[in-house]
Amino acid sequence: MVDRGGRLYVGLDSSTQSLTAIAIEVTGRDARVAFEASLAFDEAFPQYGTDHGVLVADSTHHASAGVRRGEAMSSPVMWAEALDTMLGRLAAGGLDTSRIAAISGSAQQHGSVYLNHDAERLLATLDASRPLAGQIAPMLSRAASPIWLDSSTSEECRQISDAVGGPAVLARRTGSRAFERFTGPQIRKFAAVDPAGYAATGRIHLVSSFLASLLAGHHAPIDPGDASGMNLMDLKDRQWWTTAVEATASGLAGKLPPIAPPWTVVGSLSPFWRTRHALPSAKVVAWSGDNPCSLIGVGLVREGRIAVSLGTSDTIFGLMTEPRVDSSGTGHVFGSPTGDYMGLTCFSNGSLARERVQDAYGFTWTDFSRALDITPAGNQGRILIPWFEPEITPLVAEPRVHRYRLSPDDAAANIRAVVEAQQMAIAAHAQWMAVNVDTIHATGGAAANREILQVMADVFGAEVYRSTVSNSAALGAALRAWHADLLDEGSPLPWSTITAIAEPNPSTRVRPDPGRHAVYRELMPVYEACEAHALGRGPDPSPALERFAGR
Ligand code: XUL
Repeated sequence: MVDRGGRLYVGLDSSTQSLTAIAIEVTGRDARVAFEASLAFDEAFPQYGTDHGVLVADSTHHASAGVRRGEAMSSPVMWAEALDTMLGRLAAGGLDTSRIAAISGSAQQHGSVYLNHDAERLLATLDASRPLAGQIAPMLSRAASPIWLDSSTSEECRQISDAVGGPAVLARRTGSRAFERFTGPQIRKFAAVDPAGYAATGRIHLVSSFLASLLAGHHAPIDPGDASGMNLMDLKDRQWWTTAVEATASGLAGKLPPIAPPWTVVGSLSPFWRTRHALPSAKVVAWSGDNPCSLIGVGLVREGRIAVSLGTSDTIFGLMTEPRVDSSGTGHVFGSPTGDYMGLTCFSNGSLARERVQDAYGFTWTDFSRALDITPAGNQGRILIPWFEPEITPLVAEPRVHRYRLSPDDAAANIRAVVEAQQMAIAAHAQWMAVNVDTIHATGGAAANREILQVMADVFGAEVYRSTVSNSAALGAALRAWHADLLDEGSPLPWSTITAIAEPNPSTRVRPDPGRHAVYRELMPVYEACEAHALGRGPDPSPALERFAGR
């Protein structure tokens, strides 16, 4: 067998606020992180005037970018400059870069980059003696790129849904109903608002395929993981769905890149990178979205394992072998880098809700944990619905907190109530994935709190591990590069071997308690009835909560 010792694989993650790079060194079947660096856009490239990576509406600075209220844009030139700077750093980072075998990437999903008809020629003839940033503007037919924080396309969402036969049809075919941030509605708006700009557009890339194109020196394809964030791809056959493409904008079919499997080697690093940073002719593997890449980066390569990320927002995601979709219209199905699917549901009231309740009682995190310790599972039938901010799952436009049999004066019960409500909501709204969850990888800031993880384990009846991977999307991209390189050589390794580096430490395991899990199984339908009541869709379930009192 060929000795694979010492090969390097690079994963880049172009997120909303930063560009991160990870290089892993692979010896046999073992991988270790050999390089890790991040560039925060606002700090590293202040000349673009971004705020947390975004060109903001109503700022005089951005009048020139034409950003209006509800719109969120960023700069493809800035992303390119970050790529150039980062690969320069990687080259100067003490690694033997001649051992880089393949490079792949991850990018914020949904954002789009509009290239003109000259782009193909310009991509192939980048001048290595000049920085990349100055060579991007001549390829663009639109200066700024709309990104996932944009909420300005409600009208386009309605029009596209109507044209394809309604939201349920769109969700069934593409994995999601129409969402403002999804690329299809964004393209439709651009075509209507700037027909000349749209006509001058030869190719519409996602952030992921744009950056892959810069590396390869020619137009790269889009992978199914990121294409499924566009409301344009047929989930089952992983090709553009003609009905949606035609409903979105005229002539769009000719402007979309092809869709190719996530492990496609799209080319090799172009002469620009080889001359400019003395990098080798490494394979460039198709980029994907950050959520599909994180699936790999936290090691979710079989059905039954899910991740719950407890951050600013709370998110649950996991691999699905079948493209099941959420009939309630809040969840998403994306392609998985393994060739399967992934389900994802996001809740906006995450850390914010936990902190609101904590602050209301002047509690430290130690007090917070103690409150969970001294209160019983099921909270004696006391429920809090924590919609402190507008919620996306379920859809709640007017924020309001609801309490059932719960006095605001009982600090400990309110702490338990917010944690139980969040975990029951996550479990209830992930039922559409129909995944029999046996293992949960918990990530995000609040995953450091073992008492919260105990509630999670008890609600799901599953073992919870704390995942310590910090840059999961960049790591996932590096692991994808490794997987694709071996596959390309005809000697693939199973995904479980590729992702061994992402296995959580067994010492972080939190086991479910069967008695407490039984309480939550009984309480869950009543919790769902509380949500329905709070949404004005059902009777007050307080009487059903009585039976949990005194337990
Ligand atoms: C997913 C989404 C975000 C972006 C952030 O639908 O909008 O997670 O991918 O980078």
